Amino acid sequence: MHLVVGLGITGKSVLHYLLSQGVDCLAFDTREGFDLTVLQTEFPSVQFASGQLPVEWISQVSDVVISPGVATSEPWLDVFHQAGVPIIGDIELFARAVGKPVVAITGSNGKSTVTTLTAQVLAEAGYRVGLGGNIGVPALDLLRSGQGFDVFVLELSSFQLETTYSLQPTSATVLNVSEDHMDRYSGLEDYLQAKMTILNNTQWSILPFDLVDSPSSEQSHALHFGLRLAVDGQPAPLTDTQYGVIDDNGVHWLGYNHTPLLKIESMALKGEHHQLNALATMALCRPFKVSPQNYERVFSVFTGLPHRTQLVKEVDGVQWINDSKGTNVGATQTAIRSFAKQTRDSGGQVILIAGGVGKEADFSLMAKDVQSACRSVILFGRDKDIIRNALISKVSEAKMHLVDDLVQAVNLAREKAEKGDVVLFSPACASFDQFANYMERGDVFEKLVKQLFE
Ligand code: UMA
Ligand code: ADP
Repeated sequence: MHLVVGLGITGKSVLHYLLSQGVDCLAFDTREGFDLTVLQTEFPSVQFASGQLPVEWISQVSDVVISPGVATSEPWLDVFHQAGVPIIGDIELFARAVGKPVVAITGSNGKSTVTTLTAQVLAEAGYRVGLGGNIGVPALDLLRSGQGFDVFVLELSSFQLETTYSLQPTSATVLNVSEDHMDRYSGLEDYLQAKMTILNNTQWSILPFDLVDSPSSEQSHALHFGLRLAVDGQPAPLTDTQYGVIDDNGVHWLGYNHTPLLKIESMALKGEHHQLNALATMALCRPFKVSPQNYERVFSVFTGLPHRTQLVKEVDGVQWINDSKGTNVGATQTAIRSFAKQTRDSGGQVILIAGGVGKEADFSLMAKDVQSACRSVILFGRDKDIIRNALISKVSEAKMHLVDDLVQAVNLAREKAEKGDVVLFSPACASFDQFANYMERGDVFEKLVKQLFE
């Protein structure tokens, strides 16, 4: 008997999958008073419980399948750890069943973007691509859909990787690592270790120049990517395993070795982190048949995913940007830096709106960027005081404004904004103190901005 824990979209996909395989299931959600009626109708053969795990279930359980939002360290799971009952996640079930090439992507920032780009490039090259994972489509639903995919491209979170053991990707990457989810990990090293397991059994491992790892098996190929490669302080040419910038008589390309693949000028998105995401995409596609034309067709029209540094409106020389998916310090730093230059050139500054649930992050890491690029910082949400206190050592007090909610934040931003400024909504926090998720939060921001100028 399998115990399915967590009854969000992952838990439901697990139930559908296991039942289709003829496996008996019990299902449990730790939320007290969670309404089970809809699920009971959808899965009449399954016994459900919420709040407390029924004691009489414990001896019946042969395997536990937990959702990524549930930590394996929760004390009520001890009884299963002690009895040696395997505790796995949905990606482990997927890995055991898939039988087709998988491209796997993790990292602190850029995951959804690189996952989407890789899927688009492979589709452009003629592959039938299943796209899913942490990006929002549970991986097991892809198997269940009955479509004949040639390759799966999966975004994987550190939470999902913690309970995955059998995945053997064709290519896999850890895009970058900066602090996130410190409420679930004991430190950055612990979080990095969870992410690096994505490379354990991959044929092609892909890492940025500054993240070093030894290949886990003799068969695995190690590729690296980055914008600046220096050996002994000197710019170095790229080798066959290095993806970076190739200068062809003043024309800059992205590619590897002496193989240019994509002219930077042809990319619709400008800025360094977009180029890094493109390089990672190319390295991930190395084991597949992809032509330079395939890259150009995708990158020349890709203008980014919703809620990631998207222009909402430009009024009176002020740009209003929705970066609601900026849910950690690293993402917000990237966003500030990419608008710092633009505002400098147009004689303006950045007005940052941030705040929400801080996940025990070290906000002082972004203080320097805030002080140098921002005219004002408007903080809202549950952890606004924590963020203010972390910034105060480097950011002048006069720049910082604390408000209750996003409505007040947007109104204040309008008062502060001057011609040439960018109002950047990049919260550096999770959203669940005031919103259902980052998408709802971004939608609210966009609606408020549009209302301001009606
Ligand atoms: N639950 C418990 N106990 C807990 C926590 C959660 O019982 O301690 C229950 C909740 O009550 C709820 C269910 O578990 O019923 C929700 O499960 P979940 O939190 O694992 O979320 P899912 O709806 O299954 O969505 C998950 C991912 N969520 C998390 O990792 C928190 C989604 O990523 C992912 O898109 C989806 O699986 C499909 O793979 C979201 C996310 O925020 C976008 N991810 C984090 C991030 O990107 O930073 C990691
Ligand atoms: P994730 O899925 O890892 O959260 P997304 O692709 O959704 O990443 O992008 C989230 C935010 O992270 C973007 O809005 C942008 O501010 C930032 N970002 C995107 N790519 C990178 C990168 N390569 N390095 C650093 N930050 C990035």
